[in-house]
Amino acid sequence: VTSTLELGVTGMTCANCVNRVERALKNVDGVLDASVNLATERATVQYLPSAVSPGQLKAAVRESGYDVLETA
Ligand code: 9UX
Repeated sequence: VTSTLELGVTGMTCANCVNRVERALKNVDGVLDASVNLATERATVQYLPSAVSPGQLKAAVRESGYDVLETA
């Protein structure tokens, strides 16, 4: 079973920021794919809910140095 999570991510100002967030998410066990859109400030994450929780995904983004919007 795969789930999709959409997160608002703020604080990204260049393409390297996008890469950092994508890499942080993809490095989490249970994440199948992650893509980040700089213009919309949104991350889309495909993940296995049996392996990782939305809270852990948010934490991974925060640990990479960016802010996650709780509204997402
Ligand atoms: Mo670009 Mo983002 O130089 O923290 S990597 S601004």
